[in-house]
Amino acid sequence: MSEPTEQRYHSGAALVVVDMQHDFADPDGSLYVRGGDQLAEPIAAEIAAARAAGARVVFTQDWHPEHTPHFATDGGLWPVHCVMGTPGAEFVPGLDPAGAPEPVVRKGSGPEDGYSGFSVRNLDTGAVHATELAGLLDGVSELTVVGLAGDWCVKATAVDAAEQDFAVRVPLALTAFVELNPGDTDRAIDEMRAAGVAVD
Ligand code: VGL
Ligand code: ZN
Repeated sequence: MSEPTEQRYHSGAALVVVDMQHDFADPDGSLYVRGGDQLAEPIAAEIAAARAAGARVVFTQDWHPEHTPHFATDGGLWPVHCVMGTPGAEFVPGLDPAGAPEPVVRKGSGPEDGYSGFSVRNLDTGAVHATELAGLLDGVSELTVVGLAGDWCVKATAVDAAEQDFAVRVPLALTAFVELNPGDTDRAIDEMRAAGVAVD
């Protein structure tokens, strides 16, 4: 059973909202994640609960150039998605932090994969660079990670956070999975649990 939302948040806790963007969360998006369109409302409620309890809220945004080895057109894995400055990269209605005081961490704007909100990996050199996310969570010990996609960016962000000694939870009702290969969802859940993430 999930613990009531109100008890999850306090000033030492944070909610990380991962990649709730048109290309992932809209049935018309170029990399639509099945079920992603059902998440905006419950995640908006979660954001409201976190804010009300004085917890920090941080958004991540997949933010790619037109050409990147992250895209199949340039040798990578994915259809073109979340190209910086295009409508597909915008946040879905109701989850747009514009005007809210919370920060947005953009990732993947170089020749890189940006799965984790904490770091990006250069696909040419293999070098890993930290984003500003860890710095934004100074003084926070508990993280709730929600959004898209459960088997990619949510998983990578949650596992990185657990490795950095945050107490991390991923509520399954607030994420959805790409399932590129059959079994990816279960494997992702297993990987998160093995890293010490509470997946419920
Ligand atoms: C993501 C695939 C490619 C994600 C980002 O947000 O989970 N997945 N880029
Ligand atoms: Zn991407």
